Amino acid sequence: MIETVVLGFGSNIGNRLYNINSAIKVLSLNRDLNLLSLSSVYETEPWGFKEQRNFLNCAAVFLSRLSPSDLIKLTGKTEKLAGRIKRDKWKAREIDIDVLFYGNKVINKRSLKVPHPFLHVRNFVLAPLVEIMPGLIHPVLKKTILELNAISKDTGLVKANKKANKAQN
Ligand code: PH2
Ligand code: MG
Ligand code: MG
Repeated sequence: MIETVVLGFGSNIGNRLYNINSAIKVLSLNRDLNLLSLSSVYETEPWGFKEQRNFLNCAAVFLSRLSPSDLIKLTGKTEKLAGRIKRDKWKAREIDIDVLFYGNKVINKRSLKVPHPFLHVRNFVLAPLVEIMPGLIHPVLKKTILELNAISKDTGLVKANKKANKAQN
């Protein structure tokens, strides 16, 4: 089964850009994933638990031959390879890889919920998505990414990280 999958990346401990780039590299070298599109890197205010360092966030689109459960196993393994240590929910992390969309499938398992249940209320997810797939229609909310971004009530600041993007281009 071939699907386009959209992954979100975040880091706010250590060398944040290195952590994100390592994770993307590991995934793009996997034979069952092909990187199609990568957003800029954004410096973002922490969402949820505020008393922590700013995050770097970005999003990527891959062509995937992995089942949803194999994809979630691979992203978990990749987080470990890129240095993630287990901590509380919504606290600081070396690297977080979230499955945002899996084609236009709707999955509601405990181990995997897609579309990601919070993506439409988080500017740090919406901003990179606006850049690479503004017209994608959310299969549950039936609105495009652009529309979701326009109605988002999140006040979290999100700005393109110049240094990170210069290094990448
Ligand atoms: N991830 C979280 C919680 N809060 N805030 C920002 N800005 N970026 C994140 O990636 C992030 C967060 C839980 O996964
Ligand atoms: Mg997350
Ligand atoms: Mg996660």
